[in-house]
Amino acid sequence: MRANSKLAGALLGALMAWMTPVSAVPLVGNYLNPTWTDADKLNTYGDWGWNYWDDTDDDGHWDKTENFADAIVASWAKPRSAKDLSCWIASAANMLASAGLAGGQAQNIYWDMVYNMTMPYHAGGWQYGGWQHEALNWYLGNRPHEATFEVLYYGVYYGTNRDGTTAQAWPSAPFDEAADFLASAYEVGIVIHSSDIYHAVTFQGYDDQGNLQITDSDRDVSGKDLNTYAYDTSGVTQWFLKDYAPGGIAVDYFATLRRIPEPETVFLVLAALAALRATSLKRPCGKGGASTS
Ligand SMILES: [Ca+2]
Ligand SMILES: [Ca+2]
Ligand SMILES: [Ca+2]
Repeated sequence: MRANSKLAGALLGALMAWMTPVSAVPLVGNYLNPTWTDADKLNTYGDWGWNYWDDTDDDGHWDKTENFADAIVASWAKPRSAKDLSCWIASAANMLASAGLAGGQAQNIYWDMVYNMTMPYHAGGWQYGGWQHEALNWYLGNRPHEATFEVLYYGVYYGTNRDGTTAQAWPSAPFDEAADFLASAYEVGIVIHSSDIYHAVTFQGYDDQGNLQITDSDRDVSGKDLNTYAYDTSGVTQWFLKDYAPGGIAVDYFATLRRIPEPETVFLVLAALAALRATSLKRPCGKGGASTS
């Protein structure tokens, strides 16, 4: 079922690319990612925002050989605390798992990246912020996986390109574009940003009543969960979550992960395109079966 749903999405994506629609609403009215996942930060005691560790080398940074937990452990020699800023890692882990990597286990991917991911501009661990595309590119470049994937991201930030990549221009209808990507079997990670929140979450679904669904490494109703919020297209970025936090919050970045279709899928897409073309060619002959032949 999962494979079929993703295949259908890939077909839709190819059709969309061919049709180059200009739509004011998403092409699919209601959608939920059939493989949604929800990696969460360490919150053993419900403390989402902060973690504690035994900084045995006293460098102020959590190293993977150092014990860490959601509360100070009495036996630690040099206990320290820091904000857990690993939301971008969790969102990237969701995207990779939903795309079928690492057996679809988002939490495992999250811990793999927390323990092992370092980059010239990222010292590793959970205490530094980043962008979903950076974690996606690290994982794809450092972990074996089948198939070929494409990572793109859309935003207006200075600094999103610290890994040397370039952001796509922010779309004129960002929600519609992201929704169309999602319904086309892309995985979509977003960043929400207000005066006091700067957070990476994963876009998983939407309906035609102005609601969308995300998975959020800081929130759980009970275990792994989808969180539903109302959105509109107001604000500078034209994508706004009205009830995520008091006063609402803007979406001002999204990253996409796409599996490049395999040859047999391309064949199916071509067959679907041929069928659509055949249908389209009939239309100039007029409605109601009128024929010039
Ligand atoms: Ca914590
Ligand atoms: Ca340390
Ligand atoms: Ca969650």
